Formats: sequence, structure tokens, C-alpha cells
Amino acid sequence: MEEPGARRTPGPAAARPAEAAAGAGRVRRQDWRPPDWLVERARLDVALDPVVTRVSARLVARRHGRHQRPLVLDGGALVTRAVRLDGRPVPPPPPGAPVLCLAPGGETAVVETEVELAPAANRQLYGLHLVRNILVSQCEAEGFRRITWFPDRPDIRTRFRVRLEADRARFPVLLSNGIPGAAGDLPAGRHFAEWEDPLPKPCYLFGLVAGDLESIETRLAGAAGGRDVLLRLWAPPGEARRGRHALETLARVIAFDRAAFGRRPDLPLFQLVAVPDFAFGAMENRGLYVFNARHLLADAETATDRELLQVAAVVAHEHLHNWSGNRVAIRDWFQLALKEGLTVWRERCFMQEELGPAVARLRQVEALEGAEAGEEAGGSVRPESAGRVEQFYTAALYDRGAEIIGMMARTLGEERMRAAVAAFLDRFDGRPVTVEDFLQLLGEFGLDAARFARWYETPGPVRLSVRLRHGGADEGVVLSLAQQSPAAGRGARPLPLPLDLALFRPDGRLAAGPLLHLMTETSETLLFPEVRGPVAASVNRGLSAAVAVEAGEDRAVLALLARAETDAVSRRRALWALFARAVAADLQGDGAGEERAGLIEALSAILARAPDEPELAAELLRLPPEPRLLAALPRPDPGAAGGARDRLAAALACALRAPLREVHAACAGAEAVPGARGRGLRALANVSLALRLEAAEPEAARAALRQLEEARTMTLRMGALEALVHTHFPERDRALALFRDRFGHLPGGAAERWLAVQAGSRRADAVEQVAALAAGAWHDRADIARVQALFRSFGQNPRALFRADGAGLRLLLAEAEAVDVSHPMLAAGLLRPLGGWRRLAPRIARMVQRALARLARRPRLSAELSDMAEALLA
Ligand code: B3K
Ligand code: ZN
Repeated sequence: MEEPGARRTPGPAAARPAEAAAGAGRVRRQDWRPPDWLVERARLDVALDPVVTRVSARLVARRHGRHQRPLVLDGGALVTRAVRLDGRPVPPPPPGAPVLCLAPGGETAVVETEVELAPAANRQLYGLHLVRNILVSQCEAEGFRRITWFPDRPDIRTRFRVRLEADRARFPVLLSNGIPGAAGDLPAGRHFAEWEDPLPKPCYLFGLVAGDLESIETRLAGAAGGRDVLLRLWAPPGEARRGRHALETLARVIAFDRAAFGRRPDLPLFQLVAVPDFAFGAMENRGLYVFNARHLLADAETATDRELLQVAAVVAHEHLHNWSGNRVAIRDWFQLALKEGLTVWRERCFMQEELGPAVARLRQVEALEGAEAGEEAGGSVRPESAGRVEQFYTAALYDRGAEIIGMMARTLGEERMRAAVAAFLDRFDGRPVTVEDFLQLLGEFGLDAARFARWYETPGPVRLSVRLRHGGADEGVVLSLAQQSPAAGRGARPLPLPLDLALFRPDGRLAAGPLLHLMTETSETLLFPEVRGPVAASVNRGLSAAVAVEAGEDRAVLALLARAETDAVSRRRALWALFARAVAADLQGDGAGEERAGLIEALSAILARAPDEPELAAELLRLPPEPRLLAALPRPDPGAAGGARDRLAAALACALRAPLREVHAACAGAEAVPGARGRGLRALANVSLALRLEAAEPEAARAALRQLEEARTMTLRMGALEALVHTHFPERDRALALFRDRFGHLPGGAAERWLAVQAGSRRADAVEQVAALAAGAWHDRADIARVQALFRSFGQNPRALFRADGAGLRLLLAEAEAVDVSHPMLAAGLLRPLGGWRRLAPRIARMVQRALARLARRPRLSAELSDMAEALLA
């Protein structure tokens, strides 16, 4: 599954920005001042070459306000050949100078500069750099200064005209933002292309791509107020055909943004570019969206259904930025949570239509919980200060930013929220915005904006404790709620929590609700005087507020919710909590009979309705991932917990053998079923197959191998492999060999899948198998994707990683050290799964601590790896 935040942060190849290494001062939110000078127009002439690219810029600047302050331009890693102010030469600053101060006398000024860049040597990856023979720019947040001298801040909007020139054989395609103009040949095998963006934009949205690319396209007739809109996707030669899904998604996103938010396409051409190994995931340059190829190129043969959805989400996200971010741009980088939160929320609205609300929310919540478990939880989404702007780009900022907006939407009502967002995008079109502007407008639509503003300042996590009391015979039911925000400290003002809640009777009928209660005080008591007799409370259904609920439910309540809850998020939460209780009971030797019975009853009910809602059923039938299970157990020993988990899974699968077979059989032919239903049936086929193999059914092993042989989609192939890989059936090795030989060379990371699936094996010999793979022909340490595939998956396999003999840990740390020589950030990232070591059983925790201490003492570690080891030990 997609790693949270993968599309936003630079990949492991990125070196640490020089400013950070140099320990530059902090930026503070309060320091923002209006710009002294605006740049109305910019004309760039770029003579591209990987070794020396020459950029000539002509800026038309205008004094902003009445003052005599200089015009300060930002630069980074530029070699400046010439500077002219209003036609008069100015001495060029030395190479690498960070600012250029000019003192124009008039109200307007023309600044001309000529600089040189070295894209092939650009390891920082901001600005213009070379990725596998493609020259590509990345300017957000402060990369434009590495292309030319410019006041590099998001509150200055400029109309750009760009002329690109390059060697035609090596860079036959030359792309920038907006609308193409003249193009043609030049002497000495060179050629040129001109581009113009009709609207002004912040310079961080400047985009440039040059390379050997092929394209596919789709025309949307009359989509722009009667005029056609062309959607074009670029990819390396031979790969564009795998972009059809992305292109079709973009067409649906454009229709969605029109229907849901009243946005029309404002350019005649929108381009998507697949750049292999692009370090930033994806970037919303105006009209020229750049993607890491794996976020764009995916079809059913080479990618799973989940990955196709992930591609849809990233495409939607980048295009939806065209309004929330690009036309309505933030004033300064401290407002990042607004542009990203609003865009993720709009992306979720789109995905909700693609997937249905229940499945969409289940997936979001799972991604959210994954991110929170990582190191990024904490910090507010709008801090007072930061070491450098790039530190804002965390999964937590995106997700929490979107959850905040989601809470506002739940409070106002979805329809009203959409109307408010449309009004916001209209009112602030072309104007720099802040969180306060957004909140004020929502206030006009009835939101208690002052209270909701607190969400932007409060660090996470926030907890909500829930206690249910049955009053006397005449009193009904009392629900006590108390919120706590430990990181915000004592005396923090209470946050507004829109809580979706319901009370269920033991027979599963509703006793009260569902209703939405907006909690505004630190503690509140809700009375249900009409409700008599025993009930179970379900609070924060659908994760309606961004809080972790501590309700201390007992087994009976969890079993009731697992069986009867109609909200999918709360139902899965109950199912997984019950599962964890059963594992805990087994580990304590208490027997898990009653939890098991509750699970069997709930899973039977899901299986009985599975063919009606296959995708939802597949989500609910999945057993909790092991890291998630461990998080619910006190001081777990991953090996022992893994054993208990397997016993429980086998018992469940045995008890459900007949319905599982039936459901599995009902999914036959899923590949021929189009659309969401087909996707649901494939998911159900895979999950029922996996459950059948939990019970070590030989017939299921044969069925899995057949599924792999006959499947035409990657979804069913991977489903078969993922189900078999944990088993000892002969079909397992046959399947792995078959996949490697027949599909291992497919594009879209088939080889990486083959490695990852084995590294996730629950078998006792997983460590030895991963060690053999790491030494084998399919593992290439120079290939980042292979290292990530094998060792990220291994990191999510706690019983192997924390095996009691220490072999798993030694393997991971040895790999990290080996990778460190060439890719320090990747090496440091490999250690991340060790983050929760203090929560593990004391013996295992000591083992991790000793191993980390040994690593930290090793000579010649990179700063990244040693910082990570120290941070884990601190
Ligand atoms: N806005 C970009 C962020 C790129 C990361 C820059 N450090 C991706 C996105 O949110 O769509
Ligand atoms: Zn974004």
C-alpha cells in the first residue's frame, strides 16, 4: 500500500538541503510582511543542457506601496554572468550568493539577469535537475530561486512567458506551463518551443520538463465554456499506453470539480508527465503536473486495483490544486496546511464518488492511523516557527489538514461546506490567502470559526474518553465525554469535536441516534432519558472527529458493535479490537473462546452479505495487519503474538470454512465484471482465498496457484501470491517461481512486488529467505526501488524483524549500513520500523536497544543514519 505522504516529500535520493546543513535561522509565522516589490511579468529564455543550462530572465517589477526599500531577489546555487537594471549593467553577485539587492529609482523596474545552472550536478533536486535523461524542475517550496533571480515567495504572482531551447535529439520534447506557442528548429541540431501561461501565478508553480517522451491524449469537447480542452499525458517511449487510466481519471476529475465546486477548466491544455524516479511524488505546476511514474502509469495488467485507485487519488489531487493552491494561493508557507488540507479534502470528495463513502473512509482512516503511528504525529499544522520551510511537508500536515476541513464539513453539512468552499475559491481567486481568510468565510456560512481555529494551533494527538452509565430505573442513559490534548498542555482551550454517535441495544437495534453532537467543552455529559435497559455506545463513528477514543469497551460491547454497527469505520475498529483481545487472552493462557465466538458471528454476518457489497465486505473481512495488532497489545513479544494470531486466524477460518468457500466461488469471473463491482469481487476473491489458506486448506492452495496461472490482472495475481507466501504447500514455491519467470519483467514494479511479498511472509524462515533474496540476483543495492521493496516490507513484518534470536534485526541493520554508503536517507528510513521498540516485551526491547547502540558506535556512518540511530535511542 502507498506509504503515507509518499507523494509529497523528497525521496531518498535527495541530499539534505544546504541551508539545513548550514543551520540557517528559523522562519517565524509572525515575520510575514507584504512584498516591497511585485513582479508583474517574467520572460525566461532557457538554453537547456545537463552540464550548463543558461537562463536569461527579464522581469518587470512594480513597487508595492510607498517606500524606498530595495528590490531583493533570491538566488540559490546560481552562477551569475550578468545583471542589468533598467538597461544599465550592475556587478553580478558571486556564485552561490543567496540574495541580490537592487535599488531602482522609479515605480517600475526592468531587471535582466543571465545565470548558469548545472542540472546534472544538482543533487538537492530542487530547481532544475536531471532524472534519467529527463530535465525536470521542482520549485515548491523555494526552488525557483535555483533557476533564476526572483523574489521567491508565494504571495507574488507573475505572468510567465518561457522560451526553451535544447538539443533536438536528446530532448525532443520541451514543456512548460500553459499554452504552447511558436516552436521550430535551430542551427546545430537544436530546437526551441515557447510557452505562455495566460494567468499570473506564484513562481513555485513554474514547471519545465525536457526529454525524450511520447504522449497520448483525450479531448473534452466544449469543456471550457464551449471550447475544447485537451488532456495530454507524457511518458518515456513505450510507456504512455499505461497512462490511459490516469488520463481518463483526469477527465472525471474535471467533470467532478465542475459539478461539486463550480470550477471550469481554465486552460485549453492540461499535461501530465511521468518522470521515472521523480523524487517528490507529484507536483501541481500550473497546467503541467509532474508525477513520479509510479503515481501515473498503471493499468490492470501491471498494477493492482488499490494502486489504480491510488493513481486516481494523486491525479485528482494535483488537478484539484489548480484552484485550491494555484489560483487561490497561500500567502506564506505557514499556511501550507490550508492549501494541502483543502486539496486532500477535495480529493477525498472525489474518491468518495469513485469508491463509495464507506470504503473510501475505511481506506482514509487506515492511512491516517498508519501515519500517526509513524514519527510524524505531534506538532501543530501551523506552528509559530520552523527551521526551514521544507519541514512543513509531512504526512501529518496533509492528513490532519484534511481532517480539520472534514470536521468543518461534518459540522456544516457536506452540501453547505461545498458551497462555502466554492464561495472561498471565487472570492479569493488571484489573492493570497491565510487560514484566517478561510475561517472567516466559513463563519459567514455558519461555522463557529473562532473555535475551529484552535485546531490549527493544537498539536496532536487529542484523546476523548467516553464513559457510559445506566442510570436508575427512571433515569435513562448517561454518556460522559472528556477531551484531552496532552501535547497542548494543561489549560489548553477545548477543541470543537463533531461526534457522530449512536446507542445500540444488545439485539443490534438502534436505541438512539445516529446523531451528530458538536462537543465544545472539555467535559460534557449527554443524557438519553428515553433510553432504558442495557445499551452499547458507539462514539466518533466514521472517525467524525480527529481524536482517539478511549471507551474501555468490554468484550460484549465489542462483539455487539462488530456484529451490528452500520458505520464501517466503527465496525472495523470493533472487529480489530476484538481480534486483539482474543490474541491477548490466548497469550495469557485464558483461552479466547468467547472473543472467538464473537468474531465468528460477526464475520459470518459479513460473509452472508458479501456478494451484495463485495468491496466493503472485503475490507471488513481483512484481519488486522500485524504492526497494528501489536500496537493494541501490552508489551508484546512479536513472535509469541504472531503465533497467537495464527492460531486465532486458523480457528476463524476453520469455523467459516463453508461460507468462505461459497463466497470465494461466487467471485469467479471477477475479471470480466466491469467497474466498481468487478473491483469489489476481486478484492473479495483475494480476501476469502487468504482466509481459506489461514486454515491450511490444501484445496485452497491449489485454487491459489490456478488463480495465479489464469489471472489477467495484477490484483488477482498478487492476491494469490500474498495468500500462498505464508504457507508450506508446494504450490507456494511453484507460484513464486511462476510469477518471477512469467511476470517478473513487467513494468510497474513486478520484480519489486515479488521481493516485497516474500519479505512479508509469516513463515519462521522469513529472515533466512530475505537474507537469501538480498544476496541474490534480483536484489540490486544500487536500485533504490528494490531495496525499498525488500526492506520496507520486511520492516512491516514484526515477527521476522524482532525474531528472538536477533537474526532479523542484524539483517536490517547490516542492510542499512551497506545502503548508507550511497543512499544515507534511504538507510535512515529503513530503521523507522524500530520506532516503537520501547513498547515491546522487555527482552526484545533490550535486544533492539543494544543493537541500535552498537550501530550508533560504528565508524563512518552518515549523519542521517547516525542521527536516526541516536533519535531512536533517545
Ligand atoms: N505540492 C507538492 C509538494 C511537493 C513537495 C515539495 N517539497 C505536492 C502536492 O501536494 O501535490
Ligand atoms: Zn498537494
